[in-house]
Formats: sequence, C-alpha cells, structure tokens
Amino acid sequence: MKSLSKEEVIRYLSNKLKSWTFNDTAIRRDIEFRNFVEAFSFMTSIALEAEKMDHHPEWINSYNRVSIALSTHSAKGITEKDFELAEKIDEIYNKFK
Ligand code: H2B
Repeated sequence: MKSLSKEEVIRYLSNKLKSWTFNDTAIRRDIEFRNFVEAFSFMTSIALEAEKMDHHPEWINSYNRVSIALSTHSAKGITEKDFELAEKIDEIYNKFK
C-alpha cells in the first residue's frame, strides 16, 4: 500500500479525524478514561478490530490513559489503512464517552 504525503495526511486529519495529530512518523491520539477497566476494555475492543483488519496500533496504557500511534510499518509511513483504523477507534471511543 502506498504511503501518503504529509499534505495528504494533514488534509485528511483536518477533514475527518479532528482528534488526531500527525508528527511525521505516525498519527496520534491520547485518550483519558474514568478508570483502568474502561481503558483496558476500550483497548480490547480495538484489539479485536485490529486483528480483523490485520493492522495493529502502537500504544501505551498507563492506568486510565491510552496513547495511540498509527502508521503502516510495511509502507514506512501513513496509509489509508491507518485512517480506517483511526475511524474505527473513534467509533469505539464514542461508546465509552
Ligand atoms: N500493522 C501495522 N500498523 N503496520 C503493518 O505494516 C502491519 C500491521 N503489517 N499488522 C501486518 C500486521 C503484517 O505484519 C502481517 C504479516 O500481515
């Protein structure tokens, strides 16, 4: 899959993924939950989706916080797959709010 230009990524985020940032190597979103159980069940839901898509996040969990970074390792950049997974993540997060 072809990796996207910086401009393409910035344009997509500002149109459709407004809670995400971009820093050249990944698109990122940091989320805070009420507690660890909520954070971890959010991660579990994402893990199942990620496995279905065969596209996996890099993430850090500390108690009620989850920091997510998405990129496509095989393309050494950002691809449509990252946008697709980011949209799934936003959808899943909306159920936890
Ligand atoms: N996830 C991400 N984020 N990038 C990849 O390039 C990738 C992946 N490749 N998940 C997949 C798995 C690949 O390693 C397997 C063999 O399909």
